[in-house]
Amino acid sequence: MDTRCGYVAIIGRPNSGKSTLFNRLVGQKISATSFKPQTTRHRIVGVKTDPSAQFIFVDTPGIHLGGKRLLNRVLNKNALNVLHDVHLIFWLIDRGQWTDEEDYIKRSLEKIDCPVILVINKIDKLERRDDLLVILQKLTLKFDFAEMIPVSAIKEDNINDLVETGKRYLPESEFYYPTEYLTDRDHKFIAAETIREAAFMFLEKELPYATHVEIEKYEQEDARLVISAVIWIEKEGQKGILIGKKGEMLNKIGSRARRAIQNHLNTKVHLELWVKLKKDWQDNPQIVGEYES
Ligand SMILES: Nc1nc2c(ncn2[C@@H]2O[C@H](COP(=O)(O)OP(=O)(O)O)[C@@H](O)[C@H]2O)c(=O)[nH]1
Ligand SMILES: [Mg+2]
Repeated sequence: MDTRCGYVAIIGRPNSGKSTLFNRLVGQKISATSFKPQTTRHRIVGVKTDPSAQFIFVDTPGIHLGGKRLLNRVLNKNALNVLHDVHLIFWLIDRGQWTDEEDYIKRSLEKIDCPVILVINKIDKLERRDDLLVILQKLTLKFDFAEMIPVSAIKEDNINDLVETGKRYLPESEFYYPTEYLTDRDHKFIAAETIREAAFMFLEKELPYATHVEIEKYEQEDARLVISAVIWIEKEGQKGILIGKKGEMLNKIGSRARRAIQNHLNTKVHLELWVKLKKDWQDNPQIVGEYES
């Protein structure tokens, strides 16, 4: 057999750049990214196929300490569970920033028999290239990494090296998916994530985390796609902020999301957003259950 195929988990602390790297590797924007930690809530699969290998990447919510709410606990559990089902792990770190959360991840990995490639991300932010040497020396002592590869997910620096190196760790196997297959997530899911991403972009403090997007209507009507979505919030007081003065905030979120969905699907989109209250949904097992995997 001359092809390789396997599952690769992308893990790391919130905000280390997992979803950015995931989208980059798959070559399409599937997973929501933002400059706020913990944007990712689902386990998302994205497939990259080249003539000799098929990678099935799994983007995960960030692994983090603390977080007492049910949603946080479920996200953490999801991210850790996936480690048992993969052939290779890409562990992202933000340059040399080794914190308590990295120690926590390290302890979780010690119980797992799977090669780990440390992906040192955001190297575009290093002031001097020499700093990289110091970082590599420091990190190599931390864990028995199969490899350590510096990249910039955003600038697409050294991604090819990561792919070629990663390939060597995949088992020899037939491809699991057809070569053109990209993701297990449908357009409706991506639309909901795009709306949530826009909300993350404009809302502040705890409010983005209080949002949960539900698509109520997703229908092609003549030449345009009509989407109607509810943004759930947790507290009455959050409604006003999300809607904004004269609806300004909701409009801003809506037009950004509409443009992004339009670009993604290459079709005209009409987007309606509604804001509704579901008290303390982050502790509501029924809703959090949707994120369970
Ligand atoms: N400068 C720089 N920023 C990055 C890079 N990769 C990701 N980011 C930024 O880091 C933030 C978190 O990224 P995201 O992919 O959502 O992180 P996640 O929480 O680990 O999924 C976003 O603002 C990204 O634009 C990188 O290579 N360089
Ligand atoms: Mg993410």
